[in-house]
Amino acid sequence: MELKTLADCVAYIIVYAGGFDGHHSDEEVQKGGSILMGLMTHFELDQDGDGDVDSDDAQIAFERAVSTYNNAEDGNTQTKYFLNGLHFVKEKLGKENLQVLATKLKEMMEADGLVEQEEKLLEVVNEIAAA
Ligand SMILES: [Ca+2]
Repeated sequence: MELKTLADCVAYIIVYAGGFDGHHSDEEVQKGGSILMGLMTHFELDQDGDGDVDSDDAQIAFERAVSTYNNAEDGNTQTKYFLNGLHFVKEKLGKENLQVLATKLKEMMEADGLVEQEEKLLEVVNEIAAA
């Protein structure tokens, strides 16, 4: 578990959601990167403390997210981190922003046209955002 910052948590949510159907397509990876970058720029999430938010900062977040995902004991642990991440984002950014993130996740998942399994995941995100 290496998620340290809000950006790390968002990156993890994107990684988890993108891989939920069992694979990451190139479109999903690309879309996920642009979602993270947009959010980090908007909220000025400078990860390496050099005073600007650029792709280096997103890279740090993605590395921690992927490493956390790959090193998790099992699928339940991966899911637990995902849910914790969602609650953390809601706490820090508010429910409206979590709803915005949910909409963007949906777009990402639709990028490869495989959404059936992922709809359940989106329901969870929306439930947390609406609670
Ligand atoms: Ca920076």
